[in-house]
Amino acid sequence: MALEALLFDVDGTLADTEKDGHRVAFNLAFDEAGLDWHWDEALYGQLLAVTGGKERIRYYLERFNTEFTRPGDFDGFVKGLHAAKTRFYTQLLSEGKIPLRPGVERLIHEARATGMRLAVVTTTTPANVTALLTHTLGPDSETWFEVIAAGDIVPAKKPAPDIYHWTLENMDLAPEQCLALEDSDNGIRSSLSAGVPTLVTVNDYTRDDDFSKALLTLTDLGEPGQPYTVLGGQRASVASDQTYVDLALIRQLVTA
Ligand code: XBP
Ligand code: MG
Repeated sequence: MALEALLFDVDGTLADTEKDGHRVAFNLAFDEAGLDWHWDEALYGQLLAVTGGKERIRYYLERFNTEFTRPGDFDGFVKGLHAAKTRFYTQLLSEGKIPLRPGVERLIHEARATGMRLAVVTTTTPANVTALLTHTLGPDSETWFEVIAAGDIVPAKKPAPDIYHWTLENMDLAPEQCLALEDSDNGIRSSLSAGVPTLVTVNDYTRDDDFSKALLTLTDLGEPGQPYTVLGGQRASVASDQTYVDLALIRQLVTA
């Protein structure tokens, strides 16, 4: 089946948002609420086992801070904290603190120029996607993506396949007509459970995850003059004599 669409994960894939973005914003929200919680880089790595910010706060209290006395309206408390976190996070993005990862902008422009269909498939809050896209790719860049599947649009977040199913259904595409770009174990479990072939670019938090079922695992998408390193994947050989990911390489990858 011919390749019709690229499905981009956001956090860790489009940009390295977790350590210096989401984590910092969570801590600012905790401070503002008068809580003495602090998520350092190592703890945050453990908390990434759970996707979704509200889910991550609950997981933290269940596993790492069991002493905390929960307020009566616990759901409202979590919701409020998370709304503050989103405010801080989008503020950080608007200050231009988080750039796109190598090759992302180049590949998106190439895809657009050739009529390749694009979507965003993420567990993060829609406002975060808007902020990242507008502050990196420009004010109208959200419209480049036919579908932005984000946040609570499906109740079961990654690693469940639901967000990919939702996207495929909305774009009227079969999984084999798409390539997913992911960065984490939770991400690839979600995309592969929906049957979507997947290319992985790792980051510091996900480098040691199991990506043995990926088509290709790279350090990053690479740029001319700034080559990627191939880390593995079932079709890794396709990438060995190239230095950056473009549509020609992706087409070889999905048809090899
Ligand atoms: C990554 C995530 C997100 C963010 C937090 O999602 O796990 O939960 O860390 O986002 P993806 P919110 O890689 O699918 O983009 O706080 O907005 O939930
Ligand atoms: Mg991710």
